[in-house]
Amino acid sequence: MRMQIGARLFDGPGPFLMGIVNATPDSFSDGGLFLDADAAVAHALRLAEEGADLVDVGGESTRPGAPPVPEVEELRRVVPVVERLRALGFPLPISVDTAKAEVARAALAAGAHLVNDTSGLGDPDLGRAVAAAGVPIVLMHMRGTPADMQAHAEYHDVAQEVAAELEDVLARAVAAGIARERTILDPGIGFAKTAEQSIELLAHVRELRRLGRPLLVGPSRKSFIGKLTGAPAGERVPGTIAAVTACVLAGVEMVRVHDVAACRQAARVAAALREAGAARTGPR
Ligand code: HH2
Repeated sequence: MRMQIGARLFDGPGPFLMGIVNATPDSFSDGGLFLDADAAVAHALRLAEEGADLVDVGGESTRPGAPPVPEVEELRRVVPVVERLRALGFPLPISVDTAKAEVARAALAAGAHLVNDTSGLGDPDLGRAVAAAGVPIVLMHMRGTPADMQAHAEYHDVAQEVAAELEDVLARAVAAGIARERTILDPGIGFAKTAEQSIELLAHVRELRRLGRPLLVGPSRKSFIGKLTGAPAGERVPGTIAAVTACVLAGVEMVRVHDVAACRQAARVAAALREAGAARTGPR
């Protein structure tokens, strides 16, 4: 990938690590830990030290069945974190994880550099806000809303259908005035997908490369790992590492993770294996 995000040029195959800062009371694996702005800021600084390439600040849980958060509450959770990080001279680009145009506008005005939209432009005004700001956007695949998305988890070929639906989202983003070159696509692991469909999608994530855009994948601590292993959300680092490794070997440029230090090490080894594999050409 080659994309300017804030002061940083993201250049090359990566993998780049997006560290997660959930300023929420109810996120599925770390809800309530970083709701307070000071705690969220301290966590972002820790993720930077652990080797994150950028951080993603969110104020609304998107776990299955999560109720929507009113805009004023989401603003209250997110904007002070972005403001404080910028005031501190935080060294990494800051992403804002929101599906709401007004939250995106306020976070960008406070100094965020990227919008991470889990709704795939569910709010058409979000497209206009991002186009006007000229910042990059992550367009993630989902059907419905977090409250009802699991009722839409029906696919014949999950990778092909997600690719086709992401193509539509990308076309809508471009129609809203967002430059194609400023988009990153995400298959939305666990969003309107059963555990089995998430595994199938991860196994075939390479097929999304035909869309011609950098890919971001967020397998971190998700319930497909719990379904496979029985591990609770706080104990899914080993499973996360396996999924991150698979993503890197498939050529995914960016992964969104909670456990940055562990995933940094895994991603580095996986990238070295990928490069060593690619270096051997011709038959043996
Ligand atoms: N997953 C979550 C939230 N935002 N954004 C992108 N682009 N891709 C993802 O897979 C993704 C995302 C869910 O994880 P988390 O933020 O830890 O949980 P919660 O939504 O409960 O806050």
